[in-house]
Amino acid sequence: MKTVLKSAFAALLLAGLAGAAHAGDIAVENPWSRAAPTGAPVGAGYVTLKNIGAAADKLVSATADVAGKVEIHEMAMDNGVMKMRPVHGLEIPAGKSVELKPGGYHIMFMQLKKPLVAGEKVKGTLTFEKAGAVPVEYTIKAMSAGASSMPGHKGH
Ligand SMILES: [Cu+2]
Repeated sequence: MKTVLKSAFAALLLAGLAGAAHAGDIAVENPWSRAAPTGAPVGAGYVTLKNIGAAADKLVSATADVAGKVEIHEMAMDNGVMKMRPVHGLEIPAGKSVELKPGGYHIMFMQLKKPLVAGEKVKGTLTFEKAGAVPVEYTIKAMSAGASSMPGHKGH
């Protein structure tokens, strides 16, 4: 009897912890960044945003402790050249995931205040129209991480 009560309590505790991993209906999964040397002006953050709710939400802004300015960018082909441009709001459809990854959408860390060192973390927030500000911690990976999947991505 005692054991049953204990495991019921543990289940409740686990449910509570799982709930803390996301704010509102947006789950922030696998945030990562890539190492950038001293003097690099910019870096990029990647993350999978999963909308577990019944209504669409929108990523509208972001912050990062290493950057003076943060923008949401997308990579797109323009006359055969891969270019990136700021997007004003990235829609996360209900029940869907949107993956920010090299060669696609990314969080652009601008005016870098310090180098991005592999193994360290970038702390910041992602702000959604409905879910509000969600804390995020990007794990910085070695500079070569994901490089092969983003030919022509210049300036990062
Ligand atoms: Cu960019």
